[in-house]
Amino acid sequence: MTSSALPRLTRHALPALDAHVLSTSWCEPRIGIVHLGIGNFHRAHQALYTEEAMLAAGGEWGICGVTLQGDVSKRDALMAQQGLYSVVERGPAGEKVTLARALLEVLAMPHDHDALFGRLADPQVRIVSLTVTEKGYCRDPKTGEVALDDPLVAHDLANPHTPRSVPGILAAALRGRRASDNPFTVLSCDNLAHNGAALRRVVCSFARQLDPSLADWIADVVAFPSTMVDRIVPATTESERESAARVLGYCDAAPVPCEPFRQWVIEDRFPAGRPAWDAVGAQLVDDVTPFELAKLRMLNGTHSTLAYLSMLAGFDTIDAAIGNPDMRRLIHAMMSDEIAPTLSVPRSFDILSYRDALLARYANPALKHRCAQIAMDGSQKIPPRLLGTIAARIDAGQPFARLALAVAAWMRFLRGHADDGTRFEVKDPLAARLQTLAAAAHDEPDALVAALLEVREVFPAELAAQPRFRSALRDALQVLGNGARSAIAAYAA
Ligand code: CS2
Repeated sequence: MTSSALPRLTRHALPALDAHVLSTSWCEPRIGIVHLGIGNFHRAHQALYTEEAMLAAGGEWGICGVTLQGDVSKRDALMAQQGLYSVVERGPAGEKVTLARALLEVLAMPHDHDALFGRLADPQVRIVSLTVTEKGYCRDPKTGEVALDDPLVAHDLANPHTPRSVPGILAAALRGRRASDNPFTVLSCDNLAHNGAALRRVVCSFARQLDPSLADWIADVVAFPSTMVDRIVPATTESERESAARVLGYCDAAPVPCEPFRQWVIEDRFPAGRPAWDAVGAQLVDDVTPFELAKLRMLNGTHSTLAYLSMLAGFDTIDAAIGNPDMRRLIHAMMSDEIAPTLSVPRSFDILSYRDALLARYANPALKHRCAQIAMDGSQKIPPRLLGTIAARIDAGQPFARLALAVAAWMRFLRGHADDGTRFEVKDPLAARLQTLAAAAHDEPDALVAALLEVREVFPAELAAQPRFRSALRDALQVLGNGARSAIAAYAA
């Protein structure tokens, strides 16, 4: 039977599905969190931690999820299920399907503007959290302030009461909360270094354009704790819909796949309160920086490396890529010799075990995490994931050939085809410009490096001017010219 022939999953089905919930002693909470960017990651990570925290310690922390791209089909699919969906956890030991219940409402901007601002004005809402990806921050990479030339930002400055950008929405909502001096805490959960501070800067600089006193109030009163979030959560495919149908006997149009592993480290600054996330495995700390950098550089840095090399070499998924012995040696050496030495982590954090755990997670054969998904938005991902590490290696006078290979692979990836000629789409907010530059270089390493290093949104001037960086990129491109598979073998050694 196809899943669509089954009855639709809704909360009315819960009494029959006791075996698939975390605990049967669930009381529907009121909404206490608005989450911007209701993608798969949030639904397999924070939403589950929050449900568990309510089961462990109570609290009114139901979630209102918001899609910012006008994706009404996502809203409608989830609302037809009253926010209920299954999390399909897949590991080497098998598959586990759990129904997640903390999501109570889904809104789609800009359609649901009034409903969203109603929620954001509700004093019961004490946290606004975000997974909007790097580009959602509308950040000027040179200054760290809001990008005034971003079309969404320009729209919001001209129409501050109907904002569309993340800084515009947060500033408008905080303007409302200022009247009652009752701010919510803003919790960035994206893969950016110092994500809380980065978001605070963007929101304050946006507010300053409209009303300096609002910017001062936000800077003084609103907490923006930083966090490190971790769980590998691929895009949904038909296979999860089939799993949910088989296990539950209901049609779930919006299940989420994920790995068994999860981690969450959070700076404990929540003046308006928070769920008891610490009671269910999240680490609440004073300073998240060492964890954040370790994760960005070790995990996300090697994820992007695997993605670009694989797009050229023709490995479709991360487990297929890391199953190649040369690739595994390359990634192992990159983490051990080039990335780990740039990190200073607490004594209790064993970085080499962390490396080994990452390699094991990448090898998870059940997850089928597609390299093309990770390869998206390279212009936004390369700086926090790879360039900071390279700058640290240059400062320390240490080699960084494998890190340079990763950046060079991204440069070649911009040509839009694999080594065997298979074409793929380059999805990136700067795709048109980057692809024009890459095409004009005609596969000439010197020309490609010269053209792309001028893109200031990606490469800071100081790094771009480093002769060691330029020559490492040229060398790597030369070797990649003989095919990514032989480059992988050469750099693995
Ligand atoms: C990945 C991340 O898609 C990507 O770019 O590197 O989403 C990664 O899976 C998560 O950060 C893991 O926590």
